[in-house]
Amino acid sequence: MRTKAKTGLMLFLILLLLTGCTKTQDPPAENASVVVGFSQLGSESSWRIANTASMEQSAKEFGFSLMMENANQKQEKQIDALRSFIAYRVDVIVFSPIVQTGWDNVLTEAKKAGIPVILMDRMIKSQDESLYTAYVGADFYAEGRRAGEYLIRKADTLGTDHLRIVEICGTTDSTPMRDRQRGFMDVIRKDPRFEVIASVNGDFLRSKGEECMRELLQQYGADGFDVIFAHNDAMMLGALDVLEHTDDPAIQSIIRITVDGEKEVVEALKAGRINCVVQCTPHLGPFVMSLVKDIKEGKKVRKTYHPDEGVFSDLDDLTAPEVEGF
Ligand code: GYE
Repeated sequence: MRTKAKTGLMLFLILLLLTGCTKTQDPPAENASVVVGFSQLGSESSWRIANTASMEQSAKEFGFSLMMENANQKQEKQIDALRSFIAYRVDVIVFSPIVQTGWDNVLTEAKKAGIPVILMDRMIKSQDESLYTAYVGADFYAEGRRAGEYLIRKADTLGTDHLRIVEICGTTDSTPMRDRQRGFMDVIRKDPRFEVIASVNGDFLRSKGEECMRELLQQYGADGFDVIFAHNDAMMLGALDVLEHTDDPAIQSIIRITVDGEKEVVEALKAGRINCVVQCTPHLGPFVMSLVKDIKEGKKVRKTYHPDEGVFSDLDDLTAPEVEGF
């Protein structure tokens, strides 16, 4: 009995010591009562997977309880998730809207319930700016401009006077699709060297990028276009799968521009299989969670947060340490 009691006491002390030791690194206990409802739009790309991981990791670091729903690319599922968060009375809603329109009703319900909403990664189009507290995500228009600016530099370097462009677009009506396209077009539009001959929808998916490239090759032939501008890496990788199995030397000189910067693509850039990668970071979790904290503390927050982003290309030093994928 006595030894049993002793062992019990020892175990208790060890436990106390262990919890005591970790206590100093733990987030404040009161954060555990903060429930963040997070509606992720899907799992369509490596960008999205890394983004989900960033949100989960940061919620853990801040000590918040994360209630996550994945909508598998369906707006109705996202609306259902938002409604369930409202019914549950979460403290803050974070969501990444798959498309820009169609959110007014459900966001008005959140507003009436007094639940602040943070838009993460993608924006909504609404007349009523009070439907969300803040937006954390990339400046997609600037990304599109960076793609266009690279193309101008490349054309200058090559000394070409006519480049035919095919554009593989992301999900129709999504913010990155619309703004990357607008930014790109605004830069190249007035330059007579450039002509966009096709704009096709690849839905941000590798499989669709592959499909699009197959159709483009069928329609125009390997020497029928000079530039591919893909709105994300997944679609560019799908396009490359087809392109690199095409037995026609004309494919060698096709200029390839993509957006995101995942590891596989940065490696492909360094290996000369891609020409330009416009950076778009998926690591938005820390921004979002510190915003949740500020909102809970009643602090006034900014409406828009853009992470710093750049561009990697074959016209720059690819051995620089910052040229790295996620
Ligand atoms: O570029 C793409 C993803 O919204 C920024 O969505 C995001 C985009 C990203 O599927 O890979």
